[in-house]
Amino acid sequence: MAKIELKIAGMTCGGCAKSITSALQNCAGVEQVKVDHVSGIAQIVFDSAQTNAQELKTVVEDAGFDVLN
Ligand SMILES: [Cu+2]
Repeated sequence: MAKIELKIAGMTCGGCAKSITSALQNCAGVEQVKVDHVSGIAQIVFDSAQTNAQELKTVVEDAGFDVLN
């Protein structure tokens, strides 16, 4: 299992964190998601055989947010 921490820009409330969380949870291979809108940090545990960091960043960007790392 791999772990990544994404720095996300554009989250203003818990609703933003929630929509990012569900977008990531719908992604195959994602095991665990924790998103904090105050720090802008998303912690994701995923199966590297099924997905990768680039794909997860794209999911966040498709949800309408910017990934800074
Ligand atoms: Cu919001």
